Amino acid sequence: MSRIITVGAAQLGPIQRAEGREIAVARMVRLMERAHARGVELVVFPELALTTFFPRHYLENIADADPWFESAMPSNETAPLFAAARRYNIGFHLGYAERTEDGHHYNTAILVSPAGEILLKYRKVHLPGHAAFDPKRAVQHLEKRYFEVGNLGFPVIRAPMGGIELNMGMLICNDRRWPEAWRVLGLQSVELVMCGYNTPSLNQSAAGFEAHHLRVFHSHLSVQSGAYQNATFAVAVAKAGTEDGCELFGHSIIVNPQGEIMAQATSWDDELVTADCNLDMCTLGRTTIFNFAAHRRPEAYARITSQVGAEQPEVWQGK
Ligand code: CDV
Repeated sequence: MSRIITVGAAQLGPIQRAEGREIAVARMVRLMERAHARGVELVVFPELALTTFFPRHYLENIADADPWFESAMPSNETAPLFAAARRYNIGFHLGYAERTEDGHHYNTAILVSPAGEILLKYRKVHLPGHAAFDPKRAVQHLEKRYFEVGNLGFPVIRAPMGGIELNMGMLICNDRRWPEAWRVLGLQSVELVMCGYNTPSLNQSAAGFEAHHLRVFHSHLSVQSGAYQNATFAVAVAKAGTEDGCELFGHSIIVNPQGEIMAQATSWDDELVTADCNLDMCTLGRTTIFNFAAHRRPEAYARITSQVGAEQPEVWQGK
C-alpha cells in the first residue's frame, strides 16, 4: 500500500512590529482550519512565525529583544495552535524565537503531533548576517546578535503522521542553502524536510549586485537540489510581503524527490498550498543514483568537516 501524506505549506503574510502574537496565532489557526477542510495532515508554518522578523531591528541592549522570544512552548498565547492540532487532527511545524530556562537564545522550529505533543525540535545552525550594527546596510540582519548557533545538530524523527509513519527533519531558512545540512538529514533517511524562511526581496548587504529575480531562483534552486540529491520531499514556507517596510519574497514551495515543484504560493499574503506526497517516490533516488551506501566516498570528503573557510589551491609552476 502506498504511503501518502497530504502536506500544506502555510505561507504567512507580513506581521508588523506593532502586532502582538495573538494576531499571528489567530491567522495560523484559520490556516489550520482551511488545511483541515482540504484534507491536509501536516501543516508547515514559516521561520519566526509568531512575530515580525525582528533581526532587522537593532537594539543596543540585547535583553530588550526578549519580548520577541518564547520562554514556554506552548504558552498561553500559542496554546490555540496546539488546541487546533487536536481539534483538526493535524500536525504542524512552527518556527519561533526560543529563550531557554537558563537564558540561551535560539532560532528554533518544532514539529508537533496531532495530539499536541512536541515530536522534534531543531535550532538553526547557519545564522546569516552580523552581530554588530552595520552602518553600510539600509536594513540590518542581526541574527548573529540575537541568536546562538543551534546545538541540536540536524535531527530526524520517524513518527506517525496522517495515518502513516515517516522520517521527518527540519532546516531553518539560510540552512537550505547549505548542502551539508541536507546531506546530514539525507544520511538519516529523511523523507520530508520542513523549512521555514524569511528572505528579503533585496540583498541588503551592499557587497554587490544581485538581480531581484535571482533571489527567488536561488531559494528554489537550493530547495529543489537539496530534495533531489537526498531523495526527499521538501516543504519550504515563507513569510511574505512588506513587513516593517521591508519586502519578503514569499514563493513558498512543496518539492518532490525528483526536485520538481509540486505546488507554489503566488500571493504575498496568508496562503495555503497543498500536495499529496507519495513517499514511495523517495525509493528511486535512494536505491539508484543517490544510494549512499553504494556510492558515497567519505574518505574523499575530509575537508567538509575539518575546514571552515576556503583555502587557495596550489599554484601551477609550469614544467
Ligand atoms: N532568515 C534568513 O536566514 N535569511 C537569509 C537571508 C539573509 C539571505 C536567507 O538565507 O534567506
